[in-house]
Amino acid sequence: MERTYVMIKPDGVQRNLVGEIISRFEKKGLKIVALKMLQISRELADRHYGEHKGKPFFEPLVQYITSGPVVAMVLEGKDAVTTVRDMMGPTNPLKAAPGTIRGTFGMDIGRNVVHGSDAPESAAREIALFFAPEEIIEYNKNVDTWLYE
Ligand code: DAT
Ligand code: MG
Repeated sequence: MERTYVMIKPDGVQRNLVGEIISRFEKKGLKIVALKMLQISRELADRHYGEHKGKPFFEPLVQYITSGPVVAMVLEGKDAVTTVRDMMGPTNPLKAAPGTIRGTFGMDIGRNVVHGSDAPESAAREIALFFAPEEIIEYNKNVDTWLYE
């Protein structure tokens, strides 16, 4: 099974979308193996979004992601990285299909509600950035046999 890093951004928390978003992932069949709320520091934001350093939207992006608490989680499941990205929709909410999270709840690329790792390698990097190994719980659920053949 694959793991991915998912984060409900400050706008998602402020707009009371935490339960709704987690519920979508749960109902899909993704397993929550780590979950916490935190306030991202400037330093952590720099590291998380390191690939975007120097781009014109970098400063506003760091301002936004550090502007209030986020809900961070690790989700596990078959093709979890792609599954979450598909459920989120593309970066610009106005380009995202209506049924996706960004397509349903967002209006602006700079307020796009949710983050999900874009590849298994970035997932591993981001999980390690936000969670200590002991914060990630390995466990079985009886429902697994009803989710997977
Ligand atoms: P994603 O979050 O879909 O993985 P990304 O990694 O390319 O997108 O960018 C990270 C975040 O930066 C994105 O969620 C919103 C912001 N962003 C990206 N491109 C942008 C742009 N052209 N203008 C403003 N903000 C942008
Ligand atoms: Mg990205």
